[in-house]
Amino acid sequence: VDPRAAIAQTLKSSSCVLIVCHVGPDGDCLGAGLALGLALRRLAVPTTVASADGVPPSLAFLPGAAAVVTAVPAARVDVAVTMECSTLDRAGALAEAVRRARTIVAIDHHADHVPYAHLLDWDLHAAAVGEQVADLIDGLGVTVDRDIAVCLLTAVLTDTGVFRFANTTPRALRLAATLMERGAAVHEVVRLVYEEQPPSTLRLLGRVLDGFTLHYGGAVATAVITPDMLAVCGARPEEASGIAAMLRTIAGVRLAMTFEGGGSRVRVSIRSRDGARADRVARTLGGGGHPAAAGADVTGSLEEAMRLALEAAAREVGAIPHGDQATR
Ligand SMILES: [Mn+2]
Repeated sequence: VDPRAAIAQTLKSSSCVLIVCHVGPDGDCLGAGLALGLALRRLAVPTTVASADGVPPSLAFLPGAAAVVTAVPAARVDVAVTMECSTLDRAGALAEAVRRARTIVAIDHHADHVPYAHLLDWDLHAAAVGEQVADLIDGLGVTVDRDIAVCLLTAVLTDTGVFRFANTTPRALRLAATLMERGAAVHEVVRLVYEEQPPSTLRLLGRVLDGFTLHYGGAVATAVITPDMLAVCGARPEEASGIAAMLRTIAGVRLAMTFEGGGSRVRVSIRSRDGARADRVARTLGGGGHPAAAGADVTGSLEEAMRLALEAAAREVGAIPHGDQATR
């Protein structure tokens, strides 16, 4: 049975749907979640879109974003749909509401998905879950209007880095073309997501990039983001989210990492290319993600987090022998 058809049937006949984004929501989970919400409302299915961490300012333009809730009443929902939550923990404070649902649907494209849902649409070849939701909306028989198109295009553009990452496929480009025919525009979404930044974001970028370090013959780049830097620039922690991707643009760098925090908890963002695996490094640190983009929250000091991450990074770029390569 095609899971997407079964999911469409379940959603159509549902009395109440709760769509849940992952913690630290991005353009894919919010765009895909809001698109599905708009489509279900067109079918008169009562639907709530929820995100434990709310909506970041750069995604507040998404149609329906103003109605996103951060918590839901204790009442049992009929169907809960998680948007790229590889484990239920990724739903954050909303995990309990999902657990209470009569039917749990999971839509994910992460390799590290641990099945927990009654119905699972797991597509490792999708550049964004927005691609899966586009198919699902098609299966629901809803015609994509401009609002839905803007949401889905945002999902595809943000997860492919505006068609720059290795996950950019003909399928992603074809979907984007279709969405443009429905009234969404690539340049408008790019401007709204990436080119309306507060000055503090660029001040922070400048300060952090000024102090990056290269390791292992230039194959690994790291930078530290301290609470002091954020304070001096007047920046919020989430404004540091693009810096690891920026480090990856240095010639020769295959793995880039930023370490954010002071105190006893360090947020590690990892970006990679040319065969180095960000998700493997992240898993060593207790986190997860995609081959090219991953992250972890490490309990411990900054020094300890950096030591562990650099050790794992060395294996990825071949600076020391790979644990399981000796047997191959
Ligand atoms: Mn995604």
